[in-house]
Order: sequence, then C-alpha cells, then structure tokens
Amino acid sequence: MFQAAQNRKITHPECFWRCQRSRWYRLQWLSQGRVRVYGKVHDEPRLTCYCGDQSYTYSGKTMIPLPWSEIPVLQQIRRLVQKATGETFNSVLCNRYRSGEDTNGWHADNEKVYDPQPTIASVTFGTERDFDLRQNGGRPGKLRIRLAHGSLLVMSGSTQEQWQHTLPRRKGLSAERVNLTFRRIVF
Ligand SMILES: O=C(O)CCC(=O)C(=O)O
Ligand SMILES: [Mn+2]
Repeated sequence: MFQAAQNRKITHPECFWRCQRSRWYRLQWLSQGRVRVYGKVHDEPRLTCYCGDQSYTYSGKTMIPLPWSEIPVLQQIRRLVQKATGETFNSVLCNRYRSGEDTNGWHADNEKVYDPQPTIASVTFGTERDFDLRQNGGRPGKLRIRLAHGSLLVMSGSTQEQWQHTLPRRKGLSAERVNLTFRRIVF
C-alpha cells in the first residue's frame, strides 16, 4: 500500500539550509508547463522542472531533464532519500506551488516509463498542504495526509495501481510549497 513517513529523518542542516526559498528560485522552473488532457491543452496549475538521466513523455509532454550536476542540492537530497528508503531513483519531478491556488489534480503515477508497482518518494519543503488519496473504482477508502516541511512520503506496492492522489486547491493561502518526487524510470 503506501507508507507515510512524515518527519522521518531525511534532514540534514546543510541540506535544509540550501533548500530555503532563495535557493529554489535558482532552479530553472519551467514557466507554466502545458499539458494535454483528453485531447485538450491546458496550463498546468503549478510550475515544474525535471532532473534526471533521460527524457520521457507524459500527458503528451516531453520532459527534457536538467542534468544532476547542475543542481547539486538535488543530488544531496536524492542521496538522503535513497538512504532512508533503500531504493534507487534516477529522476526527480519538482513541483512549485506558488500559493493555495496552485494544485495537482487527481491522478496516479502510472505512466509506462515506471515499474507497474513503483516506489515514489515525495519530499516537501515550505508550507504544509493536504494530500488526499482515494481508491479507484469508487471503492471506499479516502485518506488525507498533511505534508509538512521536511516530510518524506513513500508510495509503494500497488498504490499507483489502486489509488489516485491529489493536492487540492486552498483558497486564501499565499504561502509557497516545493515538492520533489523521486522516481525510477525503467522504460
Ligand atoms: O505535490 C505533491 O505532493 C504531489 C506531487 C505529485 O503527485 C506528482 O508530481 O506526481
Ligand atoms: Mn503524483
């Protein structure tokens, strides 16, 4: 299923210091990405960037990676996350939610580039937001997790096959949040 490991010790003072807002601004955030959903093109309600070994395509969009060597802080966090989870990751998708108006709609991380039962490690910096999960096919079972600054959420096993997740809109919230989801692309 999934394993919530909030506030698990992935922190390292140096690493956290580097993750302060001003540093994140230096990431080459894609200006707002555009994504195709059911044949229609929309602006994504958040900023994203992708760092990894290979390019890949999702929702009609080809993600060209920034090389790890350009963003040493991501390398450092990857090492900490690998140590905490015992898994290896070759890519990270970074989401920047500029305020409560920025969101991530219901989806599963089940693209063909991942293992059918992938382990995805999600690290949060900045303001705390709700993260909701629901079972597929209208089956009962809904979960809400508060993802706090410095938390690590590990989704594994059949989570992506049987559940969807979302980061809901929060009207009136002006604070920013950065989320890093570490993944392993297998092709
Ligand atoms: O921001 C989050 O916590 C979720 C991110 C997410 O689900 C994704 O990038 O696929
Ligand atoms: Mn996701």
